[in-house]
Amino acid sequence: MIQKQSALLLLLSFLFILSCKKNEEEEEEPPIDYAIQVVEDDALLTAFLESHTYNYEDFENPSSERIQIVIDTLSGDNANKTPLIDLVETTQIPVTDSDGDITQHTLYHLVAQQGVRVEDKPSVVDSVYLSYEGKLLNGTVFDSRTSPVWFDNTQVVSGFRNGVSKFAPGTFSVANNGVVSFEDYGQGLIFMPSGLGYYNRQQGVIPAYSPLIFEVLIYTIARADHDGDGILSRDEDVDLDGNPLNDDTDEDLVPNYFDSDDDGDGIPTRFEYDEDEDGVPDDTDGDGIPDYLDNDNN
Ligand SMILES: [Ca+2]
Ligand SMILES: [Ca+2]
Ligand SMILES: [Ca+2]
Ligand SMILES: [Ca+2]
Repeated sequence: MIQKQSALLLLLSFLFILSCKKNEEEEEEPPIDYAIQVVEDDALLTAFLESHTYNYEDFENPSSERIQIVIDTLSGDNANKTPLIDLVETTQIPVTDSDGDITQHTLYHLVAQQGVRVEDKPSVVDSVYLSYEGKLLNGTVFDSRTSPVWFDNTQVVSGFRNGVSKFAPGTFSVANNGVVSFEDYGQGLIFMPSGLGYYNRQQGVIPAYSPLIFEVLIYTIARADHDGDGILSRDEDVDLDGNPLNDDTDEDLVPNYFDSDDDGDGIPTRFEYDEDEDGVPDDTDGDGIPDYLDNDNN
């Protein structure tokens, strides 16, 4: 019995040491302020984009074969080619820190080939069927999928979901032998600062604070309705800022796209959205706030 007790004490003190150590480490290295890191990352990204190009000639003649994007330095045979910096488009993406301060981050993307279904670009909360390769600015490949996979855009880093939303999917056909082939799909590059990636979290071979490059091929997409309330997740963007991840009407920390009762009045959204089935959200008290977002609608 005494032995058991001392073993337990030993274990407890060991766990205590472990937890102390963890706390000390966390206190030693608070995350760098986004506003500081974003300047450094953007300098690295623009230097890379100014000094590199890619094989855009290969994309001038449409081909049914998959063409791999090859990024190369702007020197030697490439010296007179157009640098990436003149080929990319930019988007400002806000990142909010734990104090509520917002820092704008520049996301760069390059469309090597746009998909034909231009009306069907995925939103940041849809599911995307894609293949990809992720690498660091030094060329180290940290992840790749040659065979397509489904990604739920809400489950990936901000730079990735905002980046893939720039690409339209293509078409597919199924051969007699059951093999599916994809054609005319969107393909290109995404360049993101670490604040839109893993930031201070080291991930395998990805060091903390790493800007990331992804080549993506967007084959098809699926519109998501995460909470099954009959409203597509992309349409649960109450403040219309293009991001349904930040809308939480009843402030219960479950965003509307994932909350089956958006206004928290106990009535599921699907039972108060459009009860008269006229295609317009119901507004019983006529205050301009539809019933499903109005916890006082009588
Ligand atoms: Ca929904
Ligand atoms: Ca929003
Ligand atoms: Ca909510
Ligand atoms: Ca409700």
